[in-house]
Amino acid sequence: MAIDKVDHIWMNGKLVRWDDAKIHVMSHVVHYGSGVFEGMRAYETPKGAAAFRLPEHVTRLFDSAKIYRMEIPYTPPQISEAILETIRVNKLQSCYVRPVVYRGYGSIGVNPAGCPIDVAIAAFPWGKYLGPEALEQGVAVRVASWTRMAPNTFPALAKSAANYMNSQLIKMEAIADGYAEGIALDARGLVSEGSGENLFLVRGGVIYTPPMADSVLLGITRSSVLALAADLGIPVREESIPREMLYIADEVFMTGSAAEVTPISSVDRIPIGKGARGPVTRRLQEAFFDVIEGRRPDTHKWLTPVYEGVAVAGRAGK
Ligand code: PPE
Repeated sequence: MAIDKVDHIWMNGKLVRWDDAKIHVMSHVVHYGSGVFEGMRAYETPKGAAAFRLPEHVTRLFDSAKIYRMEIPYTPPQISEAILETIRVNKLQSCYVRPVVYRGYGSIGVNPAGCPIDVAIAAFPWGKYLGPEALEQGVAVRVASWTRMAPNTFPALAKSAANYMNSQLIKMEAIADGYAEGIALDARGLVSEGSGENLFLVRGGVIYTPPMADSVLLGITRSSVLALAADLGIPVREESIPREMLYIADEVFMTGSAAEVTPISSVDRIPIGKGARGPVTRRLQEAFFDVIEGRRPDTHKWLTPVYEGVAVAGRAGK
């Protein structure tokens, strides 16, 4: 997807022009994939733009960095404020935010000692991840021929750049074969997740999603959907899912900051349920969008106002 560029990117504490936000080709991250990142959204609400689950995304960024022994030279509150500042300086309302922490330019060789830990934050408009129709119509997916990272290889709980080489194999294969997305199995052959989404299925009124140990990223949208399901009184089971459960499920859907809550209409060309968005997916989607767009009270305290107390008018419609 083309990037809808904006004015400024936050880099190591300074706001630099979008076109000048560059790194050296000898930076460690370019050669060895040594970066961790976040992806989150802000939404336009009747009370102004609000960042969705900002503290949780910042916490996961620090957790990812900790797993890779990267010391972020800022505190979590400083990163949170930098995220809000990046949205504000670009006068954005509804947008996607991409904070990245990476090993920069300083030395060569696998050992990263001698390379700085650099931090950058970009905020920009990003529409519907799997296409404009996806949220209502659902998307066709395949089970990937590629397996998700095995335990104790690449840590799945870290949102690291390197993990997305695996995601790219899954995604490119799916697109090449005419699907919107691929669902990867874990090293044991159990359902794991999409290239950039967590996976849920519904059968007999019960929601199922793979647990933490099945090579998934602990998605923040995933946790939001689990909370909303509890609010709605829909039973949820976090348990391992065999591949064939996908085909006989009443409903399957995916979640992610970019993908939001996206129904799946077919898996390997086998229609799921009626081959369209199911009622449970629809209820969860409605609950999700009602909260993030400020139509129902933010009982979980998921929204952080972006412009509160700041005398800058947001750019309309973005
Ligand atoms: N699993 C993977 C592998 C993943 O990349 C994401 C997010 C999720 C689950 C869902 O996590 P969360 O966003 O916290 O609900 N994928 C991000 C990047 C997508 C991209 O193409 O880039 C995202 O949705 O921002």
